[in-house]
Amino acid sequence: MTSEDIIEDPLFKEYKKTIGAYYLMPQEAVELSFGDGSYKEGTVISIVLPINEKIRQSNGRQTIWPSQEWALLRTHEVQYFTELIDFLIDLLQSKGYRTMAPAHSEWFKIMATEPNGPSSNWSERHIAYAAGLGTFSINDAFITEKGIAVKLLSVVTELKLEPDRREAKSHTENCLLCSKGSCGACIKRCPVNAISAEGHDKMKCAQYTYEEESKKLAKSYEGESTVGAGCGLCQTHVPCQSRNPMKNTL
Ligand code: B12
Ligand code: SF4
Ligand code: SF4
Repeated sequence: MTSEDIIEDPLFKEYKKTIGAYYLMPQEAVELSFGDGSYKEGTVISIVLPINEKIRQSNGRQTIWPSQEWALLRTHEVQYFTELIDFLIDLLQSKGYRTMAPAHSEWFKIMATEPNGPSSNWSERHIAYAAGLGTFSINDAFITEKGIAVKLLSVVTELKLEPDRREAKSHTENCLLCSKGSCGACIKRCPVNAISAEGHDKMKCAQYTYEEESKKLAKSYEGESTVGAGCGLCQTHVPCQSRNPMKNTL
């Protein structure tokens, strides 16, 4: 599932205010990679990759640590993402449109911000939101029409495309708790109480998903210990796992 959004969209400027001055607008991302004045016009393409059903189901059966399948996705995703991104970049460049992937650039950074915890200078979820592909949720994660158990990528290209329309009335519309005050299934699923009706504690979550115990688990699953095993219990065995729960369709 892909969508596009024009670079001139005022929401990108708003992100600089709501996230912080370190957060990059698409023009800035292009110029960091290709030099001052290199940006002329273009589009940001946001891509939603639903996680395979078998991986979703296996993690849905877990109550404390992620399943082997979920953890191995974490181990191999960098390679999968890089191959897909390279394919897209080559395709668009072969047609004459300069293209780059901000989150895969050498200048991409994740900063430790106070008091909110880790924050990056390019956010795939904010790009997907700008492109009208879904909304955030009580646990921070992004709920698309294909659910919350998804991975997100994006590229910035000189190709000018008609943007998709954003229809959400709020940035958390697809979450049952945020919109209707019901559900809260992800709160109960989180093994370290990192989610509450007030939101998501990124520090607690980061500690659990990527630190020492998680690294050991990844190793025991024959995965890559340095990247950890992840967790995603809040994204599986929940009403929003594979669909937008605010819609009746399955
Ligand atoms: C740093 C990071 C983390 C950190 C911090 C998470 C966080 N909330 O930022 C930690 C280590 C905790 C983490 C954990 C996980 N992560 Co992570 N992570 C990232 C990374 C690298 C950067 C995210 C970031 O800093 N964004 C910038 C900050 C500012 O965004 P934010 O804090 O979420 O934004 C909030 C505010 O801006 C707020 N907001 C307030 N006002 C307004 C107004 C408007 C209009 C809008 C739009 C928003 C808004 O909305 C947001 C939610 O509260 C991204 C990859 C990327 N480059 O984007 C992956 C990413 C977000 N992670 C992902 C995944 C899958 C996970 C895990 C499931 C781990 C795993 N693999 O098992 C868990 C899930 C935790 C959770 N419930 O979200 C996916 C997201 C999937 C999804 N459906 O959302 C991403 C996009 C990776 C990918 N390429 O697919 N992650
Ligand atoms: S499980 Fe329920 S409360 Fe949690 S994000 Fe999904 S819809 Fe919202
Ligand atoms: S990824 Fe795991 S630790 Fe983080 S909020 Fe979700 S359930 Fe909790």
